[in-house]
Amino acid sequence: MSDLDIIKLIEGIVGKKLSVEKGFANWQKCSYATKGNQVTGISLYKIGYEKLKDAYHYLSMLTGLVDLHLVSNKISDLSFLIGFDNLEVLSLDDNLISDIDYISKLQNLSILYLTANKIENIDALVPCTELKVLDVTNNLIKDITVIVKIKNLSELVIYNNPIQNLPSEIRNQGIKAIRKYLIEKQKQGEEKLFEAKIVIVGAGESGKTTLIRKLQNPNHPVPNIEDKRTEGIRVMSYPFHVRTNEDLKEVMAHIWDFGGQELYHTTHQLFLTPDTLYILLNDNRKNDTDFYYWLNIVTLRAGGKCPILMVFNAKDNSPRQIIPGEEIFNAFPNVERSAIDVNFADKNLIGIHKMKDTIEGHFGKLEVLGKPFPTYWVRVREALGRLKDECIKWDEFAAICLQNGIDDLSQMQILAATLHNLGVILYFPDVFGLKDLIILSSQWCIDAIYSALDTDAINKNAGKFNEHMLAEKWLCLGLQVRSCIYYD
Ligand SMILES: Nc1nc2c(ncn2[C@@H]2O[C@H](COP(=O)(O)OP(=O)(O)OP(=O)(O)O)[C@@H](O)[C@H]2O)c(=O)[nH]1
Ligand SMILES: [Mg+2]
Repeated sequence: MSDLDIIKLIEGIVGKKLSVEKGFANWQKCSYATKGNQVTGISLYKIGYEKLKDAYHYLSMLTGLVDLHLVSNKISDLSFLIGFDNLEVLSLDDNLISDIDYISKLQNLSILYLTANKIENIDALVPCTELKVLDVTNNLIKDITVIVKIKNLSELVIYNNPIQNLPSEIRNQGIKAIRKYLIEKQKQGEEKLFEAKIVIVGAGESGKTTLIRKLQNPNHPVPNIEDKRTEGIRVMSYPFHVRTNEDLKEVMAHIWDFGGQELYHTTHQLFLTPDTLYILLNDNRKNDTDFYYWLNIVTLRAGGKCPILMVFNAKDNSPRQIIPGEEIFNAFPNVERSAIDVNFADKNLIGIHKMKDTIEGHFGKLEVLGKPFPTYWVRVREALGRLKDECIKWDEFAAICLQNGIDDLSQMQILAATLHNLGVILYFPDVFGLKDLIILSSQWCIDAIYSALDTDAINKNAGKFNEHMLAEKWLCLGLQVRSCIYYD
């Protein structure tokens, strides 16, 4: 039987004609491609599993087949791949596959698409030494260390997988950086960093600073005229107790208390980082927190993965008037469904303790907490912690990295970005004038930035300032002027 006879039989099963394509079959329709008299590529798109099962037999008779696409067919069992040893391109997107062991036999495979399946483990791909392109977007893969062994892989797409052993900065850097990171981690071993960042946002005087005071001391008196409005941002580090594998562990929370006045909003955006727990506060009396503004800006700047916890402050026992609906949870799936209701002035502290437990619980669940990093990274973090400087030049940071065994520029940059996200340092590689600095005291930097917003001369000048005006303000604050950008 010729290949074209076989195609006719397959068309009989599918119930329609397959289109003929040049070069490769088109994965988005039922189609095939030929070279001479041989069928070299075929795509059976959305034909349903029952028809596909009948077609397998005929597919296996196409001896020149190198290009096979079976997208959206509810396939779970790949045993039909026995005998397809010549395949070079295989797409099995949008099926129900969890076990890919049968793919390990396809040693000529060069391009493999497995998006939108239920795959947890890709170890079976090690024997596919010819594999160059792998797309496993939208699966359940936790560990991709195996890619170190797939030497020829030059393109890897891994969006939307619960990968645990890879910082998000590395994930976006492409296969070279990912492979290097994984190799280094194997070489050095791994250690954990038990610290992360919490950012508290919401309208002015909604109770953000009070919330922090109550976390530190449940007996902190409220209302409290001593609690002044927060200028800019206050950063403090505070130990939390979180549950890890049933043990109670002390971890460090770097808490960022954002001043709620609108004047600060634009600058606040600089400090919205990924891998962070966000707490969004509303005062039930005023209901002036702009939920959509904060949810949008956090998602935009920090990505859609950070948990956001809503806290409703029942000032003077005011009941909650805003009930977040499905439209919020659908648009922002990272918003926790169960919000916290609390009255900070309540003499009975049960509510405060409950709030503290809930916040610690969510903090403890941050993926980045306790995530293993290469040991050398942890050594660098410790070395930075011993420095007394407010900020150091990039070259000094690079020297510390070198002393601790990191000799690769991209690893240094990724480490700096990771420490920035954890709230340990500030590093702005894209901001003119700042890219050569590693800021060790966030508060020092924040005070310098926000002081520009609180200067009479600058306010009178409609927010415009020049180097001279800023330098004057900074000198009053005892800040050393290194460089600043001139606006006019
Ligand atoms: N009566 C009462 N007063 C409260 C409550 N929560 C906070 N306050 C008071 O309200 C005032 C403002 O609270 P803060 O915690 O400073 O508000 P904030 O959100 O940090 O304000 P900004 O820093 O300006 O953004 C303070 O005087 C608090 O003591 C409450 O539940 N009841
Ligand atoms: Mg405050």
